[in-house]
Amino acid sequence: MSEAPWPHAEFEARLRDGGRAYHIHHPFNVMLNSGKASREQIRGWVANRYYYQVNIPLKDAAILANCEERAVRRNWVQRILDHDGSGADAGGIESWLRLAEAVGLGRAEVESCARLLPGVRFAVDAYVNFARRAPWQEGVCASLTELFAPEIHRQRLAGWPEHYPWIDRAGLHYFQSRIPLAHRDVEFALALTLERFASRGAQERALSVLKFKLDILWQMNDAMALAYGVTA
Ligand code: AHQ
Repeated sequence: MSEAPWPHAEFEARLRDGGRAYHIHHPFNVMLNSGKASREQIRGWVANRYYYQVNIPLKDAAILANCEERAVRRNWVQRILDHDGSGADAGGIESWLRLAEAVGLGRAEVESCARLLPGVRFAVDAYVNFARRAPWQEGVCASLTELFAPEIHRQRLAGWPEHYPWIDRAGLHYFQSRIPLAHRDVEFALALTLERFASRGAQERALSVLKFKLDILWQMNDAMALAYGVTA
């Protein structure tokens, strides 16, 4: 006899409990947000995170391609525009390149991915390939690491100007822009996850998918810590 599904409140609490493994707690990120990072560690982080940023639209396009529900696509397509830009909005990838310039990197160097670490590449590629292969609902669920994203962006905005006065504050625009977008993204993705992962087995699968994505973010930090060191 299969176990009864968790009530939505308990299912959501278990998803939110995943925050304990969020990369805000990784030693490399703690170093970045506590002001202990060197210019080279910050440049390495920005250059490698660029590969994650430019792959988010590919990931989201893969989810769209797998999704047969127009109402879901109408919502999800906005995520591509958020990063690639549309009309007068240059988009998040452009903001990330402005962050790169603000930390002393060249646009062309970052776009070339010359600094891309193998562990970052493989973690990001695993995320995109997961979205291509998995049911679209699992791709939606995997985005729920953004439950925890507003806090990491708020930490950067609160600390970097004081910790790293050499970074032009205009370069931090991306972090500011993501806070309302993360809240908007999560509102849709959480409601859909709670609704569509209905059986207990499906709910357990959702927790496993979220852990997979948490591991992707953690692994990116592992690779950067190994390459650039972690200053405690
Ligand atoms: O800038 C980030 C972003 O656009 C996204 C999209 C979302 C997804 O679809 O998986 N996740 C995500 C994240 C972004 N920034 C990360 C950070 O630490 O700056 C956090 C990351 C996430 O929490 O998944």
